[in-house]
Amino acid sequence: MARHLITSALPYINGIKHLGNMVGSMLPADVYARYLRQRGHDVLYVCATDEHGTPAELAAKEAGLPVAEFCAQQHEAQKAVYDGFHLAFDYFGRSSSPQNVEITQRVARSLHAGGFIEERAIRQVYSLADGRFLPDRYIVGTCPHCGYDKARGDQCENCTRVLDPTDLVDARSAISGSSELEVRETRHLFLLQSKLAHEVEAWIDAVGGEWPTLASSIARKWLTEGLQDRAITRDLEWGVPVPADTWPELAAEGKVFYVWFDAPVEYIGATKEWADHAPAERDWESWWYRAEDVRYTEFMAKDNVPFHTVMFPAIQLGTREPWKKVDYVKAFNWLTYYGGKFSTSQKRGVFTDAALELLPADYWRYFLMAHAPESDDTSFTWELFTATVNKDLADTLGNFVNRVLSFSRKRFGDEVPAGAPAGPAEERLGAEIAELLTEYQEQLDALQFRKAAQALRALWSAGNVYLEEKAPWLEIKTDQDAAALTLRTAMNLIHLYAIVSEPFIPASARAMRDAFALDGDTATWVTPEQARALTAVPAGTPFTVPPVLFAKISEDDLAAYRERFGGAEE
Ligand code: B3M
Ligand code: ZN
Repeated sequence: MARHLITSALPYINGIKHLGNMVGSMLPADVYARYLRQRGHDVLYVCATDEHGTPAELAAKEAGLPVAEFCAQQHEAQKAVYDGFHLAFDYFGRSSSPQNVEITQRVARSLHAGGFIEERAIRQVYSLADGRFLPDRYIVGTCPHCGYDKARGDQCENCTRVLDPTDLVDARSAISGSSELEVRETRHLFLLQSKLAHEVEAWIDAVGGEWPTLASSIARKWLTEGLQDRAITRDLEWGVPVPADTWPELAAEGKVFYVWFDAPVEYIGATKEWADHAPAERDWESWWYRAEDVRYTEFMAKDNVPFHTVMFPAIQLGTREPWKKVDYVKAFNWLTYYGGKFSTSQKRGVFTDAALELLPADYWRYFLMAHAPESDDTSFTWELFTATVNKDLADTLGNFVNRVLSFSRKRFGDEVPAGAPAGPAEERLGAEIAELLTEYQEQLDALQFRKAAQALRALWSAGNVYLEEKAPWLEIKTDQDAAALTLRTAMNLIHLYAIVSEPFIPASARAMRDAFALDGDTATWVTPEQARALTAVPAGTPFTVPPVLFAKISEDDLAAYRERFGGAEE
């Protein structure tokens, strides 16, 4: 039994996320964590809401709420959605937790002790009306390039040019609207990444070889561009405070750490939050501190790779403490919406809460993994979603389950029929299932989610081919025992599908497994050799027929979805 630590990129606190945010982080992490748990490994899967930084403060202001209250509300709202998607975190924490404050400050002190943090003077915009320095994002004005009048001090959303606050025309505070701004000197902490570049490079050389190319290529690109020293404090009301015991002046000015300094540390923070709920049984340090026996896998979209493969490891290395660094970085491309970017701010695409209003989580879980943006961006279209749901889920799996159980109950009653002993057809089927299951396991072990979904679909299809070949509805006319054998074998397939499909479609898998009244039944994985026999569900086992697992999406449904969310013609 191995120990697997799994984290997925922390969703920003502001706003319910769209499907594109989940497909490259929390969902594949959940599929992998479920699979490893079923294989009997010791798994800890943690995530959290990323609550600091300008997005949180500005969104709270827009909502007219104190930021702490805003974050608490948003955390619960997001958590409810992820529960709806059956994301089985061991813990879903908050980067504003006391645990994260404590560990972030501890990390900063260690970096300081090692000489990897330095105070530097910089010139920054000060707002007289607000009585504070303004982060670049808090300054709005007219873009000198395109004339857009809501450009921000760091970037113009309209022409996407990177800006300096002093470039803006008619610059004003995003907080008070005041244009009484002046540039003043202030002091910030800098992480001396340049001093850690060689160690980061040596570490990537040692572990990056097995990463998917998407992750290793981005990491190397950032390294070759040269690791610059980076400001890691901000003038914000909301964030992890700079500890006064180490930097009294900056603490007195209310400086907080940059969100990307404390957010990755929240992976550790969330583990301590988890442990603090049951300190007698849970040891957070065994997962993060001198954790040589732990394999750590991270899930994220490609834009988060640099922070996870360069900045966070640099921070960990710079502390000179044995923090567990990532072993495998599973990075994803993007899910687009008809080729365009999903966008929380521009409300473009399907949002996770709306998705659950339309259809059960398993429809989305399966579709998103079967089309995971692994080797390239994937375009979500209602047409592709409908085709996948109707063919793979409704026709191939759902229909198989329903027709086998309904026909058997009708002709043999509500217990698994005995019938003839297994013959050559069942032996061939067993061998095929063992082979397909081996492929499925290999793809999951390799974190290849599209290929794993393909292998799972092939397992489902094998059952349909067997059923069509044997045709118990014809066999029963001349040989009851043969028909019973076929149905008993098909029911064993249903139970096998229930176990091995759980990582992708947990609710439907559970419904399939619960159809059989098997004493001591669990979701413990079935190895290919165990699967070959197809006898886990013995004759005489009572069973029920679950409601139809997947309702097909009709043409009208499809038209309504396109109407509501926009389609290709956008
Ligand atoms: N909150 C997600 C994003 O960039 C960011 C991930 C943090 S993981 C430590 O959208
Ligand atoms: Zn512009």
